[in-house]
Amino acid sequence: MAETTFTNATQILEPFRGVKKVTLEEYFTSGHRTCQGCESALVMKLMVKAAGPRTIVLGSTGCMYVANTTYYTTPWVVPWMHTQLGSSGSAALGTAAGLKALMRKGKMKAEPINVIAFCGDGGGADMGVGAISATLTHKEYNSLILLYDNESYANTDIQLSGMTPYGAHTTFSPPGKAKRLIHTRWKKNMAGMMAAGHPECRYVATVCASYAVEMMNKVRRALTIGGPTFIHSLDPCPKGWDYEPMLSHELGELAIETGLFPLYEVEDGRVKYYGKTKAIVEGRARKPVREYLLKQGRFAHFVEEDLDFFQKKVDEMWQEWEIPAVVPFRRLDATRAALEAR
Ligand SMILES: Cc1ncc(C[n+]2csc(CCOP(=O)(O)OP(=O)(O)O)c2C)c(N)n1
Ligand code: SF4
Ligand SMILES: [Mg+2]
Repeated sequence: MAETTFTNATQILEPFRGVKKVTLEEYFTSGHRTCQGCESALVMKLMVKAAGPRTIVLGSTGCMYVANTTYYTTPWVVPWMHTQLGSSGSAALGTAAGLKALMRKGKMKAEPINVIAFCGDGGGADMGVGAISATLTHKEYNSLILLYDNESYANTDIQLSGMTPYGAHTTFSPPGKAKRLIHTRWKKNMAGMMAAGHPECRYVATVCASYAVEMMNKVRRALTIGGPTFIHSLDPCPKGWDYEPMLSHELGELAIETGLFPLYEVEDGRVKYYGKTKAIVEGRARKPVREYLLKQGRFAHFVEEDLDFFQKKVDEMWQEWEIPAVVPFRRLDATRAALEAR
């Protein structure tokens, strides 16, 4: 068999140039039981639509496993497998390695097959972060890990995760008379962490399904560039965030327009901002974060002081971070002066 069959050949998935160019075929259809307005279900649908039929999807425990495969029904049209809550990284790496070995031994046709593993914020950013990190070091295997972030352990009734925003009301952080805010930790910076710490990972991106074509094109880019890649998707969740289901799309937009969730990609070490985030970088005013927060019941207990604190943290991210909204470090004045003097 020719040597080319064992390389990291990927499918070349050109970007969709506008919504009219998006393919009609669906690989995540009816048969799921997610809540009305569930943005994560839309993410699954767009993710696999972007990837196409020669794709294997692996999913860790969570809403997108449980609600998508209940009582012998499933919306997945492509091959799909469940994996343990913290194992999206291991499942991606093992499947990619298995496919490569089978092709090398001539036991299956040699062709590029997309391997996508998804995980929730609980499974991916808390429990499974070690396995994801390990996978992102293996440049010889093609896989995409997509973290769908609904900002809680939603499937088990909205417990707080390391990705839950500051002050949010969850079943583990109910506001009370004695203490208004139970959860006072700032959200993890997953995409920045994955991009900064994994030199063999050539592509990391953030997405939001409110910007569907852009989101699909980032999935296509990740699968085309190959090696291990990572995408972080922010997914409004009507149940956990406590809002009317019809607001999912608007809340996704507000997360971007307030500057709270920046849209960017890091390809071969270069940061590129996208859409309204790019406009903010170029000088467009950010909307106040209160417009986003006060549409959600999970922040209904916030007083002015909490809103101000939130705004201050977002301002800091844009004004003081070494790479705004991506890399949080600040150089000491002396270091900056020394570098500039060289
Ligand atoms: C090791 C392990 N601990 C706990 C559970 C119970 N459990 C199932 S789904 C889930 C929540 C997962 O949260 P996340 O990954 O954010 O996905 P979401 O439910 O929000 O979609 C938990 C705690 C489990 N399945 N396995
Ligand atoms: S709880 Fe949230 S993430 Fe889970 S199915 Fe409902 S809307 Fe979707
Ligand atoms: Mg979650």
